[in-house]
Amino acid sequence: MTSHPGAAEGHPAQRRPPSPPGLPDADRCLVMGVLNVTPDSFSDGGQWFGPDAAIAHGIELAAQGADIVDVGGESTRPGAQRITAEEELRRVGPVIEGLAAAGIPVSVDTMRAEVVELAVQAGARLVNDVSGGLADPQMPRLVAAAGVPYVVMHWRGHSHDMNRRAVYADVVSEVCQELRQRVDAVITEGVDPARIVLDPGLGFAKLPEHNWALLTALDRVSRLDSSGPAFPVLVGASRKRFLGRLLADDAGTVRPFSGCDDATVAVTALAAVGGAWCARVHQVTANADAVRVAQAWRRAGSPAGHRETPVTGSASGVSR
Ligand code: PMM
Repeated sequence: MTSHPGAAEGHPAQRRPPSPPGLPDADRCLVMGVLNVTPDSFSDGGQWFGPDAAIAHGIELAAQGADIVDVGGESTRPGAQRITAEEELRRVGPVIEGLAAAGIPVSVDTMRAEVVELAVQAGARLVNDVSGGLADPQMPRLVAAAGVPYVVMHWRGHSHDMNRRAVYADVVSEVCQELRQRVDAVITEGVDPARIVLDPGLGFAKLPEHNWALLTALDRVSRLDSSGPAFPVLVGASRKRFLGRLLADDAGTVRPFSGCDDATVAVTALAAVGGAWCARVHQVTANADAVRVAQAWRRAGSPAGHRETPVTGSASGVSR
């Protein structure tokens, strides 16, 4: 695999790869607010279905601290059936346009090249492809031509039967190996390595134990299990079922999505400390706080921490 200009060297706990060109950058993990314009998404389906409600919610997410708003028109919840490209475009097009016009950095969550083509024209700055280019063979070439950053997520197949693919002997090694194949493939199709973001694909053909193993190995995912350069890593744990399972009650009843936001915040903080570049979340406010806690934590723990700008907040300039 080739090295790339944005790559971070050094220990992952100290250096985080910079954002790909054209995206917000910060000395902390970024926050991506989820905006599912679907009637049936994983945890927020139907809530923002319709352009006006969706645009208003996207603006609200940005005001709450989202660095990027991720607009998706197709549900990827386990068992979901696919919709047509026309329907997907009808859902996301006006929303991307409205948010981009408001100056908000927007990503498009899609597996289809034809959706990307119009989404980029409408102002999307990042392509979030949960299939890592596997669902639509035209995707990598189109992303390369558009020159936009590209999230390559680990994926083993469409949602209707992904659970039966959750079989691993060593999940971290296999995810890194399969991601490396995708990275090499998309680079061959012309995608600039400096524009690639990796994602371990939590919940996509993964059992809870697989998700936890990957979350504790973000540095390995970032470097694709090699001593090579690090790629930025996006983590999407928000409201996923493995959190509901963790928080099941004594009778074993899985906690519903709506009760998993605090656990999501905890994962965001830990993932940010572990070097994640961005956390994809439904509830932005508390996660935006969590990434700032993680930023302070990393600064304090880094060898140069004492030289970095302290985090201050009090009017007197004296912080506790
Ligand atoms: N998860 C979902 C949708 N899109 N994109 C990326 N990059 N990573 C993810 O983990 C991810 C994603 C499914 O969750 P949702 O239905 O709550 O949006």
